[in-house]
Amino acid sequence: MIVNIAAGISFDVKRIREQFPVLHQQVNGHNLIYFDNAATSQKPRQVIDALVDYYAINNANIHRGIHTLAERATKAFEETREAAKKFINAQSNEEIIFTKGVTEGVNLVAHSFGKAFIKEGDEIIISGLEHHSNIVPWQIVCEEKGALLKVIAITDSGEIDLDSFEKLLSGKTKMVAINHASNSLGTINPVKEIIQKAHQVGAKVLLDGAQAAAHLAIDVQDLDCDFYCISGHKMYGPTGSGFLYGKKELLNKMPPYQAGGEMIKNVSFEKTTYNDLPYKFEAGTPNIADIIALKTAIEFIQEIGKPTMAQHENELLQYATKKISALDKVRLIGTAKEKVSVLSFIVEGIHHFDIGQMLDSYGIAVRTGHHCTEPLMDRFGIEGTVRASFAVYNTKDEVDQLVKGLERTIKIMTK
Ligand code: 7TS
Repeated sequence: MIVNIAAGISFDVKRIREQFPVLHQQVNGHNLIYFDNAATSQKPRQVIDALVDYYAINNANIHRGIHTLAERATKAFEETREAAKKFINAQSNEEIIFTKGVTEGVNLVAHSFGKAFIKEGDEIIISGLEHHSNIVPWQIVCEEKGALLKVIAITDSGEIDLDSFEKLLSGKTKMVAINHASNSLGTINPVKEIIQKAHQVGAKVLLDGAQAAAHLAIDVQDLDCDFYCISGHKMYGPTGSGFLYGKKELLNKMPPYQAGGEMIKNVSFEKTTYNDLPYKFEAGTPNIADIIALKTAIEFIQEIGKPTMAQHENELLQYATKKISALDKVRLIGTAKEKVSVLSFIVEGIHHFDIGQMLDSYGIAVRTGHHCTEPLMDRFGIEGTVRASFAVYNTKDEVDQLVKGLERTIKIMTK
């Protein structure tokens, strides 16, 4: 039993698990244990119901019809924007741009900020911890503009080397783009310090919040970041939903990312004028159902409370770290002091794919491979890891099953 003291309510994991239909099934003859939450989290019944209700009752395109269904759909869609604004404490709804997720958010900023503000000889800084989706868009901008991409070094424990960062910073730095938490290692980055230092040289900062949104408190005004990207599907919401926060003054100075319906005010063959924020960046019919259901996911998180969730997940992380690091031939990758609930490891003499396959045969879902962070794997001289990542519905008993599964796998495969 965990008590959410702040909210004055209590909950237990069993009751939370009851809200997730997918968890109640057998996989390969075993109860499913889902430890691939960093890739995507499962969805509670109320999020699935919100999707079904939209299609069954309210389906209409938004912002264009005056009929009842269009008004209902538009209202629900805009209510998510309000919920998203509050979720990250943005100043206004105009600063919330709906996207498919972090990938689209980073690409939008790289493209539009790049077009407006990056020129030849400028520098963009990322870190060695980044997901490919926070590397490649910047490489493209650098190639197009003749700018230079610089990379912050990572320490042996998988943390950002702040000395290395400070050495890279200069008046040429226009953008610092880093993740709030690492998907491969779980490292929580000292983003506030990074933002302050970047701002001192006049650079803007984009945070990739893919792995932070479901675990860490996010207050964009307190952080003072310039952009913040979120994927809904990693925080109990639908795939195809997400949002980008951007400071209004910057978004106003950036050109549209995509062109089409919704993002315009007036179109003629001679001249087109663009819509106001946030619509300027929302061309075409969005993922209406997914974004409406994202509000339900936000409410799910808020009802339990992020600190309570984080406390539970952190207990699982500590427990799993202790048990798994004690196993024969196991080496943990990523031992930062501050971590979200991601545990990456390799086992000497056994390929990570083989471990993943064996665990799957026991009904345990983990991710294996480079986790879309190939440069980070190179940094540690490995091809990939086995990664277990925990969510609010996971239990200590499930961790015990993982440990047992690993013991069996190591025994069989190193015979
Ligand atoms: N940034 C980080 C830190 C991520 O973890 C991911 C997805 C992305 C960006 C891209 O997010 P998307 O929603 O646009 O795809 N990470 C993973 C992962 O670790 N395993 O599968 C997807």
